[in-house]
Amino acid sequence: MNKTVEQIKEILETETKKALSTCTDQEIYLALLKMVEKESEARKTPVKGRKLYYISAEFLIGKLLSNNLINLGLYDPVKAVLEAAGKKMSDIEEVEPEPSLGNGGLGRLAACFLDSLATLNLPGDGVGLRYHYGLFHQSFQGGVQNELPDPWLSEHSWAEKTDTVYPVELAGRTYQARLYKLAVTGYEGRTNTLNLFDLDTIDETIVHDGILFDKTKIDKNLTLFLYPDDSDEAGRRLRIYQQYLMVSAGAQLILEESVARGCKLHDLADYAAIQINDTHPSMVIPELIRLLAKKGIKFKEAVKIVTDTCAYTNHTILAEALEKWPREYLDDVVPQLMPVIEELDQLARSRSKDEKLAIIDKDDRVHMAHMDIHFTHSTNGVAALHTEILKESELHGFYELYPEKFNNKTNGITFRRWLMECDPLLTEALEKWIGTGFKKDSNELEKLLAYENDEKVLEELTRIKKENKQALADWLWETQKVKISTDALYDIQSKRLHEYKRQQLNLLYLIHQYYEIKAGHLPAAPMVSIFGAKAAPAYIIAKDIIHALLTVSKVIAADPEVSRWLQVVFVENYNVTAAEKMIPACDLSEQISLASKEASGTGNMKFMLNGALTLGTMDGANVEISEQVGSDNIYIFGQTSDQVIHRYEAADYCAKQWYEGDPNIRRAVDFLIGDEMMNVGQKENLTRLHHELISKDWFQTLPDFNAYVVRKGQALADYAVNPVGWRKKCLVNIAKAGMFSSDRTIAQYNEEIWHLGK
Ligand code: 26V
Repeated sequence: MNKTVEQIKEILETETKKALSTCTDQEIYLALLKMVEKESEARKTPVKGRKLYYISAEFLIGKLLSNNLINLGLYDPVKAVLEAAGKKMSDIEEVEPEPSLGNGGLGRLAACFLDSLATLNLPGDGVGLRYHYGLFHQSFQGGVQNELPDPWLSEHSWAEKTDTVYPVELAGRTYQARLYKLAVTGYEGRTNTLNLFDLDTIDETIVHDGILFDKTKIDKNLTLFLYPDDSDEAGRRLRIYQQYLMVSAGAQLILEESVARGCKLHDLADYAAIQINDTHPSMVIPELIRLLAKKGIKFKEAVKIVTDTCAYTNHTILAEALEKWPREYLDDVVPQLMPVIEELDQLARSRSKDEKLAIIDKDDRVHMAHMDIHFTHSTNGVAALHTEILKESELHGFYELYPEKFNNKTNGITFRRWLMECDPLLTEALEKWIGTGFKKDSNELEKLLAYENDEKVLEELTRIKKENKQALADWLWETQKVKISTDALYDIQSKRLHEYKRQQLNLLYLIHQYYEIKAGHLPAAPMVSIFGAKAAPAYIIAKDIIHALLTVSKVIAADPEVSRWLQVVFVENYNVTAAEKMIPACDLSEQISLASKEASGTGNMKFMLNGALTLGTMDGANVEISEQVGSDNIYIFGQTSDQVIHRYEAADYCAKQWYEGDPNIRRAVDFLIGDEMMNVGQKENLTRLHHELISKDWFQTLPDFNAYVVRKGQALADYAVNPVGWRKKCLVNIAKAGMFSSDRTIAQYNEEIWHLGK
């Protein structure tokens, strides 16, 4: 039964022991937190049959208060109670620190999956680490990224300390992994648990000069940061420490819970399904085998049990992101696992003579993904194109050996956070037009298509977008003292800064536009170009791209002739909270990775759902978005993945030829080292980026440049010349976003891989 306004008022006033109107925002926040905890506790139900453990080094959960209130059906009455007491929900939300326990898409996907599991009433818990500091806090100083720790833990936080500890042996010493439990509420569904492990001995005082710390003091630093910098050896070794703490404590928890539910270990797969989220948790395979063997199960049977229990998701084809640990590291940190890994390597070699499929290679590196594919029953990619590339090229040898293991699960996003919470205006309008069914059955969004030619509906969509732009503009003014026009097309590229995502292509476009405007070739409409992106602290070229964007932004802002038509804004510290403000305000969503490189993307889905049109390459889930909306409702450009793959195979790409052969490209690239930029920016960074683009350009920015400029110009023209037509396209995008609900994704995982009990 949902609580009434009066009941909520009473609960909060009993908790705070005061009239609400006299409480501070902090007091109200804490009282709400307690109320949510109690309410979610009541929705925990015993598990029958198979239960999922989604094990992941990242859970980018974002702020939880509003999300939990929505899921528990308490948001509207709480808002009413607060308003009656003269308080604003948005002020209370501000009190909560964001847990940024992930880098980007992979971690946010894990958070969306937890939401959908609980919403679909499926028993599925998360297993991860309780980092004291999530991803660093980014600020810009002197045009460069500065990194600071981003604390989220306070005395009262969502993750509750338990008395449960598990011993974990690391480099011959035993550590005690303490379990913290965070309630995961489902929308009108059950409550599951996110299990996070930590050590009691972590010492936050060892952090100095930004995010530096002594990487060797394991007892003090193990869970201090979301896996830290792996640019040096100590950082890489620390990652292994973290990963093993997570999987060993996780495996002990899984076995303990399963046994408590009647499991006899031989039948573990009937009680537990373990989803390995990328290779970070892969050591769970040998660890479980080791633990089962200790309990008397023979190696061969243990391998079978673990294979039947575990499944693996691949999230990237980028070779540099696939973990291959030097054997020496594992020998030092987890010597107890090496005999198991060696036996697994032998077993793998007995199944295939192909050296490329071995677990331990000739250079003594341990290929975590290979172990996953051999010793789990399912390997999935995260979008149709990505899975095809895995099968046909990257993992082709494995696909020939185990065709039955390969499957696709196109990613999804939770509509509770990425529509209901972040875009209440659109949600309310949708309720009015098509009812509330879309919240649990995302395909019902298609009902919106009936309004494609309804002027009133289209006008209201325009009005909502305008209000959301105003809200973003206000927020940018409050937080960064940046003023942006709301009478412009909002073009947004927000995601991690990585060369393959090609923020540098957008950068070259901005320079091109600068020249065009200066030459009197005015665009069809003014545009605000917005970026949000963090670069890994040791990723030099990524930081150079940030610097170049910040510098271009300054050059343009200082030129009134250009800035009337074009503004460039870089949002500081892009995180889930910022995304929730940016996405609803967007007109044009930039999804411009080099085809074949973006496994899926999930930002693309969030923008679409909030009525933005995609400007993108045929990469990742863009391909499926394009199929859903049809070519008239998306702006596709650039090389196809086949062309890209062939170009890599032929190794015949020469950036310099493109640069020398095209005056527009040359003009844009050379601007980086011209006077306008040098006067404002740093010579070292700009020169390095310029050199990178003409001498390497590994992600083939230049061949896609002209097509990108043309397509973006087309989008701007459509927006300006045919606003009704534009809004219709937006409507189709919203209506066709149903397949990108993580509820659909999770239902497929369950039907095809997990087969969970209820
Ligand atoms: C990590 C790294 C780290 C070392 C430097 C290069 C590099 C390149 C890529 C990555 C990504 C690792 C895995 C990952 O986060 N994949 C993302 O997963 C999302 C959820 O499935 C998906 O939507 C994104 O397309 C994919 O990049």
